[in-house]
Amino acid sequence: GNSRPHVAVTRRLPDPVQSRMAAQFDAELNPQDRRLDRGDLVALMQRSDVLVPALSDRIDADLLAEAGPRLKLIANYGAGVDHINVAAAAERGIHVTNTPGVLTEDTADMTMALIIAVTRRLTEGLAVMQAGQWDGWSPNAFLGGRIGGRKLGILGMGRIGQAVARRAAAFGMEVHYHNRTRLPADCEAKLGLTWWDSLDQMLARTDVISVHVAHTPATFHLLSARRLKLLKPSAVVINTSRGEVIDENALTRMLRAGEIAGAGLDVYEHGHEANPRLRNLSNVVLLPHMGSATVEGRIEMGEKVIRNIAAYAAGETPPDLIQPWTI
Ligand code: 8YV
Repeated sequence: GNSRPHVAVTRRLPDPVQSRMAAQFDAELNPQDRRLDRGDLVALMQRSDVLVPALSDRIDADLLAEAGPRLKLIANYGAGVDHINVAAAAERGIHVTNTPGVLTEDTADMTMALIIAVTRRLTEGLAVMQAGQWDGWSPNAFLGGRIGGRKLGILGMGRIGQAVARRAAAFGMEVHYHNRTRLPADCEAKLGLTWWDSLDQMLARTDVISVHVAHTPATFHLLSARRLKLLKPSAVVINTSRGEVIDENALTRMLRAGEIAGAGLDVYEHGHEANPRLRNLSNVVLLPHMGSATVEGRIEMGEKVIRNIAAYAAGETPPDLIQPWTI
């Protein structure tokens, strides 16, 4: 333990979080939110006991090899740690923590927003109003599909998947799921969940498929071109998890060909760049990774980071320690 560790934060965090960090640790903040390049990151890692990175910092094995012996903890500001090579960090005795739990409800809310936006043609209506092109009510205009009664297939039933299931059940959707492990029977019964051992079979039978698995080597392109072809042509694909889980080129092709009815995406296979051929499709709603973007959530994420660092500094096991073998 080191009671006042040098803590380097790569991005500008909410003011209350930054003040608490400055009060509790020997904190090196980034108040201007200037994007750090690789060289900056290495230098920071070399002079710090703790690094607080975010999704926008790629911490691979090469970077860790250059970090030097001082760095002991990477306290990620975010739940997903796919931008960090956790195994390579473990080999160097560097712990990695994340911020699970505090972005669950916000991400689930955004998932519902995308389901509704796509099935009820929200952005098409918005575009007409913004262009001043509405020519009055018509019984045939902007007809979407009814959410109630539709079959939702949740891929990945962790915290966020379960929060989506609760919301979808309240909207009258029939909720199906595929997960490595089955939920306890009472959990399934409470939400009327249908479990599918076979992802392929679930894909063929659901109307909306929503992705809630982490991006790991095992989930890369889990929704491959072959699996996307199993979907009904009327199906809608929602992703608020990680873009790499879906073969984005295949999805784009199928959306353009009308082989998939629509998509609502908050994340992209190539980081902050959506496939340009996804733009300007009336059946596709694209968001700039806003799933967890609430004022409250960002503060709670910071509080989790602080708790993890404080535990490490006190010589205790941080509450949100990632075990490399679970990835
Ligand atoms: C975060 C996310 O904003 O937490 C996650 O896994 O994807 C985001 O919603 C981001 O990770 C911050 O680093």
